[in-house]
Amino acid sequence: MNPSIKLEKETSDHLSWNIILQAFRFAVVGGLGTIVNILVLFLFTEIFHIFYIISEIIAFIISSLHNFTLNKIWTFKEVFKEKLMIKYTQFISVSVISLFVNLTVLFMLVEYFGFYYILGELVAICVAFFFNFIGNKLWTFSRSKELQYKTYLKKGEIDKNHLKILIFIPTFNEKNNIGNLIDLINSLPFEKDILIVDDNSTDGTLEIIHNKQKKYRNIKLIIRRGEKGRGLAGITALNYFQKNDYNILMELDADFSHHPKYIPEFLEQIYNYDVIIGSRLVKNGGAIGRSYGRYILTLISNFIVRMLFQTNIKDCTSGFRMFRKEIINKFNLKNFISTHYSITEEILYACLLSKARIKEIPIIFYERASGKSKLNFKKIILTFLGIIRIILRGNKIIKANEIDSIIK
Ligand SMILES: Nc1nc2c(ncn2[C@@H]2O[C@H](COP(=O)(O)OP(=O)(O)OP(=O)(O)O)[C@@H](O)[C@H]2O)c(=O)[nH]1
Ligand SMILES: [Mg+2]
Repeated sequence: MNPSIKLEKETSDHLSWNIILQAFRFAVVGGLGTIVNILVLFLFTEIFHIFYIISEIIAFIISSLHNFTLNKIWTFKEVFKEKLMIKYTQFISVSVISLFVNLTVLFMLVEYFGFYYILGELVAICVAFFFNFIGNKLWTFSRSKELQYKTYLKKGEIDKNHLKILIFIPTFNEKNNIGNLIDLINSLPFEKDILIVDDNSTDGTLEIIHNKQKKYRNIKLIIRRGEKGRGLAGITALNYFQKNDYNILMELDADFSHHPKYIPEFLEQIYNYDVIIGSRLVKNGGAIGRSYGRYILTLISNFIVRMLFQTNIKDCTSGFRMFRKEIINKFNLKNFISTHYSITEEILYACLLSKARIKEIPIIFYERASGKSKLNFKKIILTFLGIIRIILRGNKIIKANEIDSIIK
């Protein structure tokens, strides 16, 4: 089986799990709502001596408002473009129709199938619950595409009316991965542009990207024809990000080692931090399919970088990251020196010098889905030498005016 098909299936598993979780929350909210209803009914009838039918109307309004609010902020975590009153009316309409479904099913089971009425009601509640949940999920709490990504970014200094995400992917000979990766990223429910920086691949990668550009309008392609290098491609992307109107940058490899299913989790965190690192080395993180050799290399290089950079960050060599524009704008890209893989550490060092608020979130790193690694012994040595040079050059990689403000 094509590994990327397997990975797409995992994304859909992730989605089904999400729906089960939502249904569970919806049921919890419904249960709490019933308790609220009974308490309010009791309070108004027994304490305020209001006629019980009037009390029940008040209790129904309060408990439905309770259910609506909790379902909005907890079950579906939704933000609306429409007025709240319209959404609340939709919610009530679905509830009333569900009640009708409940009564109909109960009536049919008891009258036509001879069910004992309590058993009939249990079945009817399940049917009505299903109807209620699906109706609210697909109608009341359905997402308008424009708003989908803003859900993840409702707090913080980022201007949510002006949110533009750039997803950067370096490629060199990734023909079996890049097409599936683009499709998968574009299936994520938020707006984004994809920037591919390719070093003039010779295996047909470029043709695949050109075809995808015909299908999607959000794919930017820069083909580098000079000196090749993962680092140079990274600096090209940082330059592009600084010069264009984006405020969030995500970087990930083309080979499915960094699975796009995690991107929404990065987005959830970025409004509290400046940099989010997808980490293999924190609790619940890890790697699947890697050789012991590569895993030990990851551990050793992280140990060295952590000591040299004097940081507690666990996965300093992860290239699966998200950044805010404010941080990238502090970088003096002209002084970046990494032509190859040390770009990952150079960017991290620039973030540390910029006093960025950095958060690691757990990810599972998958062995590349298809194609050959571009890392070799020579590049490993160059990366270590690059890291030493980066330390020796110090804060040259930060703009002079930013250094003043950081020291202050
Ligand atoms: N533009 C460009 N991209 C590169 C270059 N070298 C590697 N890449 C890309 O950088 C990403 C990481 O490279 P990989 O070869 O996967 O390196 P790795 O992840 O350390 O090693 P493996 O996962 O074992 O293959 C992939 O998306 C590559 O296509 C390069 O010289 N230029
Ligand atoms: Mg890789």
